[in-house]
Amino acid sequence: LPVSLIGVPTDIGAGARGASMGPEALRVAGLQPVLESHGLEVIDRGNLSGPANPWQPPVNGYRHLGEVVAWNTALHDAVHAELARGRLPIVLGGDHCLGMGSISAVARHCRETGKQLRVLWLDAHADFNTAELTPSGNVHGMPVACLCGHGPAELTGIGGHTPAIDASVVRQIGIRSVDPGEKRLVHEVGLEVFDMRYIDEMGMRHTMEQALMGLDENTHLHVSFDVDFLDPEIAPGVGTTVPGGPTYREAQLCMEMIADTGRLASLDVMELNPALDVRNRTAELAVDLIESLFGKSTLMRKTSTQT
Ligand code: DIR
Ligand code: MN
Ligand code: MN
Ligand code: MN
Repeated sequence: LPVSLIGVPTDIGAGARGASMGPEALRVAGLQPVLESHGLEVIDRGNLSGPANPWQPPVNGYRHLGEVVAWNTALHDAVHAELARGRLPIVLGGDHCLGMGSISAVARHCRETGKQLRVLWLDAHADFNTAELTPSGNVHGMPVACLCGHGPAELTGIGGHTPAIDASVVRQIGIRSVDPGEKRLVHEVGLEVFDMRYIDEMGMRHTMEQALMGLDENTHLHVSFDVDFLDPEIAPGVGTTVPGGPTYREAQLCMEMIADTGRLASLDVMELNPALDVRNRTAELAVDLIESLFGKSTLMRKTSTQT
């Protein structure tokens, strides 16, 4: 599929400022030429615009709810338009509250085209908080819950259908930080979470085999990649580092096994924070991993290990 890059320069849902600079850092790290070197047709649509970050305390459990709605509505429309043109949108975040706009559009597109949806959520965090459960009020800790219908109507209804997705389409990978109330809700909803203990015990290969099980020709595979998924030793440029994440090799295998399915149809790259990075190395690492996600492999391979 031809690729469209959509920059979303905001940190409206985050607890640290700076993810608003993520789109430009990914461009500086060479995302477009790297994708083109693999024969992909790539258009950079530039950046969406939206409200500034007023840096206010939470109101009724949410920080910046109105601004979060505005950014996500704009992103929903942009992502849906790219999918309708038969293109593969790559959302350059921006903080992870933008997963709502992106995935609500993907889910809408799947309803319209009769596709089966699978969402891989690569993250240190479950992002399953609600206004009642959140310790911070930061909406980047809530997008999966909102997509599954747990949240305010302004957010759960962005794609025109509530809930946007059923929890059963989500597979979370790399999780190692879940707040106490959030943990209860994740359990109650039956969210399928491959946490770091699972990866430690079973290995990344088995984890990805499980997470990718059941895909077929009719599946739209969406990857929502929160850069804090990665171990902070290799990826310091994020707002909320959590130790003990996937290594470089584990992350590469994760991306390569997704590529092998041939089903990737949309991607989010979220939470990259250049203000906290070291000479753009986290952006460069993200681009390196995205290259694997789009099929870079060391050698020519025969049919590989999946589904
Ligand atoms: C924490 C941090 N669970 C919160 N969340 C995220 O504030 O809800 N950090 N997503 O990236
Ligand atoms: Mn996240
Ligand atoms: Mn559509
Ligand atoms: Mn995270």
